Amino acid sequence: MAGFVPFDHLERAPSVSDMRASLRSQGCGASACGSDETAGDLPPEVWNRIKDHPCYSEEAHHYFARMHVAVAPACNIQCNYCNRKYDCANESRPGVVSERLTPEEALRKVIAVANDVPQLSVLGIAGPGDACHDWKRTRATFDLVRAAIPDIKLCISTNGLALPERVDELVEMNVDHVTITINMVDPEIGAKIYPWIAIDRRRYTGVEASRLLHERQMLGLEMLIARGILVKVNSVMIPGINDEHLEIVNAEVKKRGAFLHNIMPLISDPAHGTHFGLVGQRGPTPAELMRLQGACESGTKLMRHCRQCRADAVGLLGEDRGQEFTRASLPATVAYEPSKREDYRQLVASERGAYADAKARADRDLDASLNSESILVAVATKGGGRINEHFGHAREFLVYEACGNGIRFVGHRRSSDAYCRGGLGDDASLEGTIAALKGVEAVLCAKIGQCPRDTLAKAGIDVSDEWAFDYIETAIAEFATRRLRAPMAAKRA
Ligand code: CLF
Ligand code: SF4
Repeated sequence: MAGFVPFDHLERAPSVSDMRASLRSQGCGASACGSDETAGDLPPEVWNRIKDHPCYSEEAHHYFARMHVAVAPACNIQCNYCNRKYDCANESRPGVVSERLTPEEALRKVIAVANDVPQLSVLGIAGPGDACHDWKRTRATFDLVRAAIPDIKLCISTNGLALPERVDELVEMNVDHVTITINMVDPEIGAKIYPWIAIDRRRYTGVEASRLLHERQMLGLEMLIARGILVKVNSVMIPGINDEHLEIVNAEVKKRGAFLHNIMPLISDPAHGTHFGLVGQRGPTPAELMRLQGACESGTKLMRHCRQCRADAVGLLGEDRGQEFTRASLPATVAYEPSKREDYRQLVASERGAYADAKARADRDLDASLNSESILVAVATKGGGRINEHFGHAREFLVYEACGNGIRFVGHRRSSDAYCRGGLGDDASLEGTIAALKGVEAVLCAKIGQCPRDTLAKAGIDVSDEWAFDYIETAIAEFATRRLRAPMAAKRA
């Protein structure tokens, strides 16, 4: 999915009715990652803290956007998957370079985005560098932003080494969401991931470095939980190094009260100049990642909708509007206008009810007598929980697993490019999409031409636009019921 950009067709600022029309036409609903729990599943105080956070709530990521500001470039450790020239791979996609901002520039950017992207709910600092280590810049940025936009959620991602000494201030600043990257609880394994760490200007290497890092990560996690802060743990899955070990990490962070565990695939490329890239360390395949996630199912709740976004990402997860808000494009002064975000929140509050009803309907409609065989169905969506993206425009597909027991989001698949470019189909990108959809039985989208439909059919993937603009879950329930009852009956011409 290229991302949900509800108001991009408007040249003027959107009114509430524009927003309503836009949400309706593009769909407004649900999808998948972070905690998949909804209002009824969690204590109200927890639900209230995650319901607008696109990373902590699977449901929220259909409605709400995050933005990152790259203000804290200094780091106190070295990860073998990182080249800081290309951002912090603990949270962000490596291989891209973000514009470093001063806290004052960051403030102007956040206000400009808040005025233009009413879905904005969270400001995160997610590299390059470590937010807790480069604390002065982190703190200055958050202080400026919360004074200007008090209701924005503040979120940081850290390697955890300097976390224990920041906990009091995080609490005082009302930072409610912290991500710690924890790749190991065994320093012997850590030594293969971290060549060195630095504490108080002293450098440590080998197993000792990883032991110190591990101790501080666990201490920081426990301190945050004791102070009531929600903690997400990120782990980079590195085949042959920590892949099997991550089940233990999952259990250990669960024991200490982590809210979510986000297992991310290593992205490794010699062009990024990282140690792992240069020695040819591979990342996991989607199947390997799914297997590990399945093995961790009974532990800490998993986040499956992470997009490993850029350290200067702006927008809904899966879309990146960062290039619309470069430093050069920012006005010299900009005042915050709260009305658009407030109106949008009211709108979402009402849309959420409709979406919850649709999901309940999907559960009811799914025939429990179907056999336990499951199928993977991909959907093309721009957000809002609806099938509202043309196949040719989709760069990303959300993947759901459906069987008689229910429907669950299992991840996303990305293609390097959309099929349709300037109105013409591109066969090379279609090959990439087919490869990305390996194992997927069918794609549901808003529209598709005969040519790509035939090519996909030859590759064994059905595509249907029969459920255009329907909610994802209700469409999949209907499709899966047909398919799992009588496989051939579901085939459309
Ligand atoms: Fe940013 Fe991270 Fe906060 Fe989200 S991202 S600091 S928790 S606001 Fe989200 Fe992006 Fe994945 Fe991060 S999808 S990379 S998990
Ligand atoms: Fe790079 Fe982030 Fe690791 Fe620091 S913590 S070395 S910036 S990946």
